[in-house]
Amino acid sequence: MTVSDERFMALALSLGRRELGACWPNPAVGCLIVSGGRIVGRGWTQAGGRPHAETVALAQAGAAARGATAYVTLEPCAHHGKTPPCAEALISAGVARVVAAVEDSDPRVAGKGFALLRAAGVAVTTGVLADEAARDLAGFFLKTEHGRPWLTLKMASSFDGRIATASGESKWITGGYARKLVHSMRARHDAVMVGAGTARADDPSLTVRDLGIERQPVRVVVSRYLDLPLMSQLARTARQVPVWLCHGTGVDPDRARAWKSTGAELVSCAVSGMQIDALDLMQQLGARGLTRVFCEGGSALAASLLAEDLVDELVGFTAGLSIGAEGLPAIGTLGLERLSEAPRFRLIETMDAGGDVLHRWARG
Ligand code: AOF
Ligand code: ZN
Repeated sequence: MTVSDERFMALALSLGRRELGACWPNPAVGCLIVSGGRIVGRGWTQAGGRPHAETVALAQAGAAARGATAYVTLEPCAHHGKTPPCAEALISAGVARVVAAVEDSDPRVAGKGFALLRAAGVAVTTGVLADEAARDLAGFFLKTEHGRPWLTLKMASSFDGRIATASGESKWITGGYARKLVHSMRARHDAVMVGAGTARADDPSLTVRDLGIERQPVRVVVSRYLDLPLMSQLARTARQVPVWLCHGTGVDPDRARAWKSTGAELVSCAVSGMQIDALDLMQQLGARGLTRVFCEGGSALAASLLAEDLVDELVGFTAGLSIGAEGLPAIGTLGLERLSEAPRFRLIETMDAGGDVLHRWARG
């Protein structure tokens, strides 16, 4: 591994992030082809997951790929899926060396891509900027290894951790800049998710706006009884941007029919106690291909996800006002007795977000 290997891999990683949020169920991979110190091809997984990054970069490099080095953020695939294997494409283009960040966790690949390359006489270096790549691809790895997507939990609250007054007023606790940042975060996730209480109280559209982005995340609403108003933004727009309604067993069949006729997709989840089982919910979303989910509350859904240790990242926006104990808390009851039982996160970023404070925290 050389310093220039790391520099080129850093570039490949930034290419890979271009369609983060739009590649699911596939990982967002970046690829750079370098010949004689010059970049001759650049590629990233395209929206919808195909073509793969290598295909795009090889097409750009053309004959210049012969004898070149390919930098890829994930092991090139080895399987005949909807497209031929990238490892074979690299071999037949005459690439002399492949530098990869991490091995693919998809069992159809898992080391076989490297083996194909080596067997064809291509020099292979692995593990370059592996930690960075693993962070970018964490959602894909969680889905293939644990069957559930990465979960970011976002909360916009007052200084005293409230998300609304006792009368339900919540617009706006944080300012315009914080809300703009939220839209850019939504765009980097495959889906935006809220609980039924939030959907009823706010009538949200849950789309990405004012950023010039066309492809929208899936909108997931978690509602035990499917008792959501049909006269709502979500129902009106379910044919333009997907709406997935995650409900419990035994819901009113008329409600289910009415929601289906709006174009929404119904996802039946297991119930534990009075609520939808949080782990089953996340696994259902993983089984449908989601790799990154952005949950925006409310307090009951947030609490059930935290209680089941399913939150990978916390994003907080804290505003400089206090609402008081009568306000609605950001997180519902967790039923903890001891501090040692509280899910603990580690600070990774703080930022002034136009007068509010943005703070990001990672699990573990
Ligand atoms: C690559 N380069 O850019 C991506 C890869 O359904 P398919 O045929 O498109 O294959 C999906 C699998 O390919 C996915 O699970 C992962 O293992 C790999 N993704 N591989 O060589 C890429 N996105
Ligand atoms: Zn591939």
